[in-house]
Amino acid sequence: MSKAACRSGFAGIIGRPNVGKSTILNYYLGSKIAIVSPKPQTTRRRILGVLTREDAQVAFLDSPGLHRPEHALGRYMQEVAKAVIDEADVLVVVIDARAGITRDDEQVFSRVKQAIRSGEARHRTVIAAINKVDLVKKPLLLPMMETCITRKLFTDCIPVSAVTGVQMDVLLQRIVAALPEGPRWYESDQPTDQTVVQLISELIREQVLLLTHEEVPHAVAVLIETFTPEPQLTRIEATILVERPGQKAIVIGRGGDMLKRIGQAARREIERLLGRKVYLGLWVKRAEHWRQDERILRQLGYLS
Ligand SMILES: Nc1nc2c(ncn2[C@@H]2O[C@H](COP(=O)(O)OP(=O)(O)OP(=O)(O)O)[C@@H](O)[C@H]2O)c(=O)[nH]1
Ligand SMILES: [Mg+2]
Repeated sequence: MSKAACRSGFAGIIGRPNVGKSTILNYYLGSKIAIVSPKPQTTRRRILGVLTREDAQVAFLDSPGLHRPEHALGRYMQEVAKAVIDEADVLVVVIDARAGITRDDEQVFSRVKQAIRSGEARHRTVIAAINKVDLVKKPLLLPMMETCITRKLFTDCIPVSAVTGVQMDVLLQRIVAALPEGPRWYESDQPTDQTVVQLISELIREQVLLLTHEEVPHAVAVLIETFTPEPQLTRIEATILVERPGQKAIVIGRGGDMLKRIGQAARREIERLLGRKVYLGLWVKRAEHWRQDERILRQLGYLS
């Protein structure tokens, strides 16, 4: 195939928290590149996932959910999302079909419009993906699609389900069609730019998100302390950071029960990732107000 016949570029996935952005990324990549949970603000970084096909290479950029930040970590997350809005060649704005178009979605639309108007955004194509259609009755979709059209922002409005796969092929086709012609920039065996250590830290955080509630998931970060491949297994030691003594008690659980559950579930996921046996040692440590602490945020890789 000639170079000119290949389309390639960045497809930014944006939207308010919890609408299914990371689930869409994982669907297209066919593996867990980004962690997913029912808790808002699961994704904290920009996550690259590269899909290589015969005729195209789509570099998806998953982003943190757009929201009003309350601390330095939140501000970092918003900067990351803003950079994705500006740098993508095509933008996919994800909406949750079950929630309808909310005020927070309207805020997202305004931010994209603003980026385009000010010339900061390099893209011209903005696609609305109304996700989670498996959860709603079809007649409810029509008014949402009409609302999207009246916003005069989207070139397409596509109802999809990243869980069942409904219309995900149509969405991909529109994304590819909107990319400029160009060569493949990434090797096809490099689906993400995350390091193994980053992926492992995320897999541990995912289990905390899935197993704990209320403010605890948001107050947690994971630091990988050691990563040692040995002949029989890989030995990993990690610290789970929390902000307050009460949160530490919850993450450890009665008699260490919760920490054990987090560790067992995360170990299984890490073993799947590495394809070998893993020993996972977990500790819980309190780092007061770490989400406001630039030194710790830098150590965690949230600030550069
Ligand atoms: N039923 C259904 N659930 C979905 C679908 N897509 C995502 N979900 C669920 O919605 C929740 C949030 O999904 P995520 O992919 O983590 O959402 P996100 O937009 O990346 O969220 P943040 O990273 O917090 O901004 C998870 O529980 C997913 O399993 C879908 O198409 N159908
Ligand atoms: Mg996410």
